[in-house]
Amino acid sequence: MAIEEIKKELYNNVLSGDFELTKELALKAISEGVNPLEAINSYLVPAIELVGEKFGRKEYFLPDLMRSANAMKSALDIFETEIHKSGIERKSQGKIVIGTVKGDIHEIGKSIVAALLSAKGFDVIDVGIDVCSDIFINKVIEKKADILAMSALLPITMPYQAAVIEELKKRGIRDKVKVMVGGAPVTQEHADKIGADGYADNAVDAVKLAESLMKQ
Ligand code: B12
Repeated sequence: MAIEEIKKELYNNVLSGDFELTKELALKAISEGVNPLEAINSYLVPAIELVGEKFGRKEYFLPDLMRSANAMKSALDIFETEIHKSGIERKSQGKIVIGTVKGDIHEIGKSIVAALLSAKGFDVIDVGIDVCSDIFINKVIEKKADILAMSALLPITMPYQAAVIEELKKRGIRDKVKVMVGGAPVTQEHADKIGADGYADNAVDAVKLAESLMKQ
């Protein structure tokens, strides 16, 4: 299969939600030397965004959304492993605790950000999805993290990013850790309003933001 065909099929199979074929295609893409970040950004992300639009228009239903998300995840796991490998043997740029906030189980964007941060030399502690403030904060303290990164994909879970910042203040450690926020509905305005130190719209900018926060 030619490289262009592999890329097209990756996109098509996330759309149709074929878990096994998408995984196979991702492995083929790697063996053909496709850049993993390009595969994520140019094929997987546009496909899952179209799935989201179709869901919004009621052309796709929850089972379709889940099938596509699983297909995307199967390819993402393979590409993330490659991205991680490219970061091996680099001196740590800083420690980052990252997770998706309580009430929210969207993990794809958070995992892409985590993989890229790790590839760029950050020591990343991924605390997962549906994470409550105690888990975020205890991990920050335990690991002496420089940055806390929180993802939210639902407008109803965005306020929880503020709740965690408030809890950091209550515990008297707000000035000990930089906080960055993101996720599709999150904006710079929201970040400013809740007193976060930064916001980024995508994984590449999230790395730039983390680097600039480390210099402050
Ligand atoms: C895949 C998906 C799911 C999957 C998630 C699977 C998984 N393992 O993650 C499943 C099927 C589980 C799911 C469930 C639900 N979903 Co959903 N889902 C999506 C979908 C299609 C894609 C999300 C995604 O992965 N995007 C791709 C990634 C790469 O983008 P991203 O997450 O935005 O991340 C990028 C940036 O935002 C940024 N970023 C992300 N995090 C962070 C963090 C930091 C610190 C920084 C700096 C940057 C950053 O960098 C990332 C990479 O570039 C979206 C539609 C959409 N377009 O967003 C709907 C969507 C978010 N879901 C939606 C809904 C409604 C739901 C459900 C409530 C459905 C239901 N009825 O049960 C549940 C919610 C469950 C819950 N409690 O969380 C709605 C939300 C609408 C709204 N206004 O509330 C959307 C918008 C779909 C729609 N059009 O209606 N979903």
